[in-house]
Amino acid sequence: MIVALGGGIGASKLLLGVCQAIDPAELTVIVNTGDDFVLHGLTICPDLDTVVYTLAGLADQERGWGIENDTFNALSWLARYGREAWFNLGDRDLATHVHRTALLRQRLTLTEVTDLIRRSLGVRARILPMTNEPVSTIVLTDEGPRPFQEYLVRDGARHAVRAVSFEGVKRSRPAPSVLEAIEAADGIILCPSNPVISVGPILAVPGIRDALRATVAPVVAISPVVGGRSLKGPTDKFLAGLGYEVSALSVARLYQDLLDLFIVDRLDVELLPAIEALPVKARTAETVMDNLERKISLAKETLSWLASLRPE
Ligand code: FO1
Repeated sequence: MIVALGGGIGASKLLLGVCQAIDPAELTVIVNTGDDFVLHGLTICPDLDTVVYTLAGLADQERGWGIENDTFNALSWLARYGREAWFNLGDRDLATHVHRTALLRQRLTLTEVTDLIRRSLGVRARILPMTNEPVSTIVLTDEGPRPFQEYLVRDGARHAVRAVSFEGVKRSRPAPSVLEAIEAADGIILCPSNPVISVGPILAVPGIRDALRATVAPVVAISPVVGGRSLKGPTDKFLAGLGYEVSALSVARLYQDLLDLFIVDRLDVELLPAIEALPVKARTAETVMDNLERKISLAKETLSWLASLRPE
């Protein structure tokens, strides 16, 4: 059993590779829900959907989110009614949010709803939200606090980041099966996702960080920062905004207490001595996953590191 933690595009790319390298039924993914929000009365869970659509082979590869070849007729009609149209909900994607919201109203938990959605779309890996309680990532910008999607999509991430908080996280509990999956895992992967706003909220759910520290399973993380830049998304803005240098070394520091191994890109080979001095064992790999072959090869390399680190 392999457990992966993450959210969004970076995680999905690696997970697609993992599902080619092992039987997907042996994979459990614990996904960030801090990006979730309600729009037009619908509960939208972007990271859960990105992971599910990607593993179902339905994701729009170019954008990284939403469904391939989706249309946006409902969105333009919503705009005619004067409703907010800054968040690009495709017609098929909208059906997911309608379905999820209806099931949540029938008092199913987000765990149950996510399981129904992934099964309907033919995803064999188990996909777990980090928690069933509402948690909202709030970005404190130089213009004031902004819910995450407003900061990122509506305002185009143009405001400087000063701090980040996860509203509701202290009262939240890990969703059912999350701690059990970590405890029973043979290996754990922290995906190359934003350490502050994708993996950060998961680690902030009371009990999850401690479970990762306590598990005998080896924990490997892959840096989402390559050569001092994030490949996709605003990881660099968040690291810099919180006062960290934008480098794989900063990511290693954020995960230091959890890790058995940290994988950085070959471009960052000169950072190895500083990471090992933390002390965190570190290795290099080709981490840029711009085609399926590279996703599979990084997944296989990560899995073989996990196997070599497994206690006897
Ligand atoms: N990201 C954007 O930058 N613009 C969008 O209009 C947008 C729409 C969208 C719709 C559904 C969905 O599941 C995700 C969507 N995303 C969009 C991506 C998402 O906001 C972020 O990439 C994640 O929250 C970050 O992990």
